[in-house]
Amino acid sequence: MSFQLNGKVIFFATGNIHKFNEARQVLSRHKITVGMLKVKTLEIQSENLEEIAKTSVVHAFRQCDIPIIVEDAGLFVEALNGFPGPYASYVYKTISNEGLLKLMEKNMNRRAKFQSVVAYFSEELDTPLCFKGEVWGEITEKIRRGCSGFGFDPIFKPFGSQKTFAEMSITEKNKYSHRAKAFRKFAKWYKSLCKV
Ligand code: ITT
Repeated sequence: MSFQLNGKVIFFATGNIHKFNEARQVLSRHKITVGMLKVKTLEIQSENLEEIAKTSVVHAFRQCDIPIIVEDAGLFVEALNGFPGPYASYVYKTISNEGLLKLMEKNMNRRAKFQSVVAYFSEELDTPLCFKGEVWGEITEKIRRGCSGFGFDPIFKPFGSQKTFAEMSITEKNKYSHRAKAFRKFAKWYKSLCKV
């Protein structure tokens, strides 16, 4: 699978099909066709999403030598001083949504945000370029699974919606999400570069 724009080919290096599908929908609205590349990306330990994404994209680029995107996301819960932040993947694998809700028990402040950093790198660049997006919302009292989503989607309700991300279709989630915002910024920049 590949994405072609004026003869250029780019890939999204990710092992997460949900992230890929969300990105694909945003990019397709900008007439960009994206391909999923399953290379092993290096995820350094850092509190800075941008630093993680930049390191990952350079590492991925070195493996395949083609223009490439990676995206790194985190969930920051205000009452938990920003936990799990960039460690969202590990926290999801270990305590999951149930564990996070337990940590939030009796907590009145449910505010939280998702952040996303899309990093792009190609041979023309000296350093990777980053595009950021974020969405504020609240951690629900209970798990609310719909028929969509992944990760913390069943416990995150963006402000302005009655539904959790898991209760939304990809199209609905993309109206609010951190990832859609970051990919929209990337798409605008990339299209201006390619003069499409
Ligand atoms: P990569 O292969 O692209 O790294 P990943 O699943 O490890 O995929 P991230 O590091 O970007 O993705 O995200 C870390 C975790 O944060 C992810 O596994 C989810 O548990 C959670 N997460 C990120 N974005 C999310 C979203 O839009 N909705 C729900 N949970 C999300």
